[in-house]
Amino acid sequence: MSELILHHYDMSPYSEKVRLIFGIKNLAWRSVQIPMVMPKPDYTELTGGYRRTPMLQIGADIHCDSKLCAQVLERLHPEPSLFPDGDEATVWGLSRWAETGFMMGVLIFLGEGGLFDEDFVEDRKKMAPGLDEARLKTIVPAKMLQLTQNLERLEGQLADGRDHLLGGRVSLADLAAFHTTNFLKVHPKTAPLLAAYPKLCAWLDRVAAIGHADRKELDSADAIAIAHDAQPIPFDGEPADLPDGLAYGDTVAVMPEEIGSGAVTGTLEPSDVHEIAVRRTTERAGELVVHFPREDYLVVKA
Ligand SMILES: N[C@@H](CCC(=O)N[C@@H](CS)C(=O)NCC(=O)O)C(=O)O
Repeated sequence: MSELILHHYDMSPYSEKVRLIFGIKNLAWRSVQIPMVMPKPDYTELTGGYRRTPMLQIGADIHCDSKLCAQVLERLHPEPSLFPDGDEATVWGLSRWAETGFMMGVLIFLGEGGLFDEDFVEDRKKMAPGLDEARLKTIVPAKMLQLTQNLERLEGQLADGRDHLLGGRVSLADLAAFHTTNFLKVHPKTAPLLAAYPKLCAWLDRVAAIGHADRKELDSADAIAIAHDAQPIPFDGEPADLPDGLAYGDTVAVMPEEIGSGAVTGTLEPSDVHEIAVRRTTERAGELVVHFPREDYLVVKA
C-alpha cells in the first residue's frame, strides 16, 4: 500500500487530531508542511481548490477533512480502534460538539489579536465575511462564556475519575476534544481558563502523551510526484443511491458548507453514503480521486 502522507502545519488543531490517530494506531507517516495562509499552490494542485487543513494523501487518492482522514485510517488500520467500545454515533456526536470550541477559540484570538501576523489575520478574516474588527471585539465576551461552558461540561464528564471521555479507553472523541482544548494554551486570553479544571488538565496530559508515532518529513513537490506515479484505488463497495438529478459520471462541484473552504470540480465517482469522490486530472499530479466526507459537503451539477 502507498505511504500515508499528511499535508498539514504544526500549529493546525484539526491536524493534531489526525497526528494523534497515527499515534494511537502506531503508524509510520510522511509529513508535508503546507503554508498556513493562501496561496497554497502545491496543496490545491492535489485537492483541486479545497484549502482547509489537513488532507491525507495515499498515492493518487486525496482525502480532505479530518473527519474523512479518521474514517479512512480506521478502515485501513482497524486496530486499535478509534471506537473501542462501539458507540460510533455517540463518538461522532461528542466529537462534533467538542469541535464547536474551535471557532470559539479562533474568534477570541482574532478579536483579541496579539498572536498572529497581519497576513494570517487578513487571510482568516476572508474566511469569515462580515466579521470586521469592531464586531469581533463585541463578541469576544460571549465566546469566552461559551468556551467556559464547553470546558465545564468536559470537566463534568471526567468527574468520576475516568481516564477518557467515554470511559477507560481513548476514542476519537478524546482527540476531537483535545485539539480544540489544548490550543487554548497558545493565547494569554484563553490559557488561564484551563486552570479551573484539574481533571481536564490531567486528561490533556494523558492524550498528549499518545504522541504521533513515526513521522518523517517530505517535500510537497515529491508528494505531487508520488501522486503522479500512482493510480487511484478503484471503489469496490456498494455505491450510494443518488437523489434525482445526479448520476455517477456527471461533472459536479463539491461545495464545503464551512465558509471559505474552496469548491472542487470533477467527475462524480461511485462512493458509499459516508463519502463523496470526484475524479480530476492535472498536469503535475496526473489522475487523482479527491474524497470528502458526506457530512458538511454539498454536491451539485457543475
Ligand atoms: N472540517 C474541517 C475543518 C478544518 C479546519 O478548519 N482547519 C483549519 C486549520 S486547523 C483551517 O483549515 N484553517 C485554514 C487553513 O489552514 O487554510 C476538518 O475537520 O478538517
